[in-house]
Amino acid sequence: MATEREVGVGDFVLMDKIDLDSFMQNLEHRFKNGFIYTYIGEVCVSVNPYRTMNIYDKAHINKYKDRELFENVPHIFAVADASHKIMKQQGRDTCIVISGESGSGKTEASKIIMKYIAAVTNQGGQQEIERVKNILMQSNAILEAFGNAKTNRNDNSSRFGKYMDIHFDFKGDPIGGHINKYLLEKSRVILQQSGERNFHCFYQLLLGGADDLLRKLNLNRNPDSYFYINQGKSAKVDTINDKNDYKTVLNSLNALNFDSGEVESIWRVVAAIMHFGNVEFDVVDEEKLAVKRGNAVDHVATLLQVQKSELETALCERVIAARGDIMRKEHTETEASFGRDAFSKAIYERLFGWIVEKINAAIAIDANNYSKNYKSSLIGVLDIYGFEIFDNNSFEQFCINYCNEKLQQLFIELVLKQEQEEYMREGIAWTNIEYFNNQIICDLVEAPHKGILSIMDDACKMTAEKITDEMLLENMDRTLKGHHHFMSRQTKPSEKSLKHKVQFRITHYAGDVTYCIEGFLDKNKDTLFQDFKRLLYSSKDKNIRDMWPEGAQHITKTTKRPPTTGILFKNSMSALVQNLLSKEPHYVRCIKPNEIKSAAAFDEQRVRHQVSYLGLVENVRVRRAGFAYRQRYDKFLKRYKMLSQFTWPNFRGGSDQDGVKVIMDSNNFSNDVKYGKTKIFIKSPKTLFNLENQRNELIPQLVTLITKNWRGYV
Ligand code: AD9
Ligand code: MG
Repeated sequence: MATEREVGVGDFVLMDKIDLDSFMQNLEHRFKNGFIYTYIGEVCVSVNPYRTMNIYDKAHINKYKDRELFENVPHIFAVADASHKIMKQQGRDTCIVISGESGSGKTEASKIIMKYIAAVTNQGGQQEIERVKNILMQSNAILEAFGNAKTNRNDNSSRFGKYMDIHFDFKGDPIGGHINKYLLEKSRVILQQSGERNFHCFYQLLLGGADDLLRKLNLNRNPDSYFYINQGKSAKVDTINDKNDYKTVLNSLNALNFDSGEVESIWRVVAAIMHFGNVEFDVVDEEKLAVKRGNAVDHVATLLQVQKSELETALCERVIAARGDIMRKEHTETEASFGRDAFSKAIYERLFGWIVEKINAAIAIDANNYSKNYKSSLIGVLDIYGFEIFDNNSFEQFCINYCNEKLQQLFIELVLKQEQEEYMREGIAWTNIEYFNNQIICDLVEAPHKGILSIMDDACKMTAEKITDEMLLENMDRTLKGHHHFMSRQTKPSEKSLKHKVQFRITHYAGDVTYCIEGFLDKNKDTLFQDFKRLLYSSKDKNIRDMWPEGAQHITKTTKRPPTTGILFKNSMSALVQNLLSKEPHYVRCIKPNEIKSAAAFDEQRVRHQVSYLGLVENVRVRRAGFAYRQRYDKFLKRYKMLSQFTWPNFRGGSDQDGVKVIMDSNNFSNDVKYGKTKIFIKSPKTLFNLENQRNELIPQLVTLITKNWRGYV
């Protein structure tokens, strides 16, 4: 197992041979010896260890603090440190983009980064900064309780995208933060695939809530009693302790200043949703629809603090305002069930949004301590839902996978752009490297008029004629015919592997995903009857009322159709990318070693696939582009000055570049280097090893020498 001595090559750029096989050998060799991190230059490749590693303690934090990447064994701490250092020393905004497929370790990585930043800051022990750090750390438990769930790919899968800005003062201490959330997978509130669960908070409440509270909420502790949370038939998960997690969440809510009324409102909404799932409908006399007798609807009304009769009316009929007239229209049973589900999803989504805003209020920069014009620098940490393929893939997977395409595109853009810019800046010739550019897939999804999102948007705007999901697929077929990354059985009836007429397939950068079009239109439109909004605005609970401000609108006031979910998501992705582009990026590329959550298994084929689609080998090639290593003259000189008498013990004059040149010439390395404007570029890794070896041999002698001199001096 892991020893003090590093195994394999710590930076892929320094490998002798650069191809997929060598890459895989090095990655596997290191993983099996406990080295889960390896660099590609400044990019950190991380393989999920699926076990607790003893590499995140105080001693390790100290080891990486204020050090350069190459000085220690590769570690995500070094990336966090580099990001923090640049932000602090140069006052530049930086970001850490964590990507990889579902279950590859992104959320864990983001927590490790936060932990590191918290550990190395506030050396002065200021109270306000300690408070901010505490909130930043504690917010995770809450966000995960309400935004994560067990899926078939990950027991703690993020079902929302999270981008967190941490603001720092000029000393590099955190003074505030802000969380942006992206599209919560709210369909999970009403529906789970076999083997999956609803969001963690439901089970946490049932198993961890005090007897008193559960009595008040009219809940029993058995998750099987509630249709909305029992469909996956896997309420109990070995790796999850809901009871303990409930306590943690409660502590975190307290730490973030949620008052007892707010905490109660949260659990009341969560409980109301569970009861809502058990509400059914009956067709009574003359086909009039009514809520089936039972207690569920009573509980919902009590918990949401609305009138039961009004709740029942909102469930069974809707009010239509046309040219100033108000009419009532009864729902069919299907419409009523649809309305109940849409309502439950919406309540949950609003709750989640409300919680995030409360967290944001708690971590906002304190106006009493910092003026409005205070210029803080920031580090943004992005942890989104990873690329995923399930047995059934719907609109949510489509959005999640599109989001991953965007991030892959950003990676290609930035890594290549940065590299290219560096060579240009330094006046070094640049060789182009071939790689797969996924822009074509981004276009397939987001292009104006011709992209899938646009076709879906057009379909949702057509209200006159009733358009179905199948008709939407036909439209997609017509517009996208012949696209290399799109296929459906309608365009290619011979395509046997697509089972139904309702499926289509996208060849994503990370693999083929077959989506089922059923439900796309509804999810994209995301209709919620106005009646529900007004109902919740009438709640006696102020917190619930606050979640539904638009319920204040008068019935007759016609509202503009809100933008579709797909278009909103596209816009939020575009804003995210612009935001990241404005910062100095650092990358963590996460890899999932196997499908069975095992600490021992390294599934060569699965990893090879990920390495390929992430473009990691191309990344190494681009990074190297003939140069294995580059460094600023001042830093290089500092590290290797002892290799020449010209530069050690006393530097005999000239610029840093002159000093570096003397070292390289006197070691006969002049043919292996190029001198840029501020940096030295070295072609062969062997040159660097040679320098390192010489340095390692010399250091003990130098230490002895220095100690002797020191003794003599004393
Ligand atoms: V998803 O896209 O949100 O579905 P992530 O976020 O990429 O996914 P996550 O961080 O949740 O994956 O990791 C999955 C599981 O792997 C965790 O619950 C841990 O059990 C395990 N894991 C991941 N990284 C580490 C680590 N550095 N040390 C120990 C880890 N265990
Ligand atoms: Mg995650």
